[in-house]
Amino acid sequence: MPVDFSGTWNLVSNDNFEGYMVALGIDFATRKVAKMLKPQKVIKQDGDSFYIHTTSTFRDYLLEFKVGEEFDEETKGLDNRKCKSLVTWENDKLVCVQTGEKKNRGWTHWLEGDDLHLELRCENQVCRQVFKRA
Ligand code: VLP
Repeated sequence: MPVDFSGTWNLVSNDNFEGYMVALGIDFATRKVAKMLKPQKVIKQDGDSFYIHTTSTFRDYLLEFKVGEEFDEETKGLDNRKCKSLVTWENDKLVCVQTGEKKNRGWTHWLEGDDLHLELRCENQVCRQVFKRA
């Protein structure tokens, strides 16, 4: 059975989100609000087609893509940059490389037990998030 990330997921831990936001150049006031959030992810997966909606009381972010097909990403409401993004499978991990102004930018999703993990990378910063099913 291929891995299926579909579901509604609530953030339960968020390690070094501050460092990740600083690396993205998010201003102090926005970081103060953002680090209090407990975002929810709604993921719809149909084979290699993904819909990932990250929502919060402050802002939300929708990403839709097909694994293996590069796309133009504009991180509206986040750091508002443009990048070329490509998501691939590395075994059962979903790995995104976001090529643009920021070096070493990307993220990885995987399932571990009942939990959804997300590693967010930018420059020399790594943020580790864990989500549980809602
Ligand atoms: C910006 C950085 C907080 C902080 C300010 C706004 C959206 C993988 C991928 C799919 C992400 C999430 C990126 C979060 C970066 C916040 C608003 C928080 C709620 O997820 O699931 O896009 O890239």
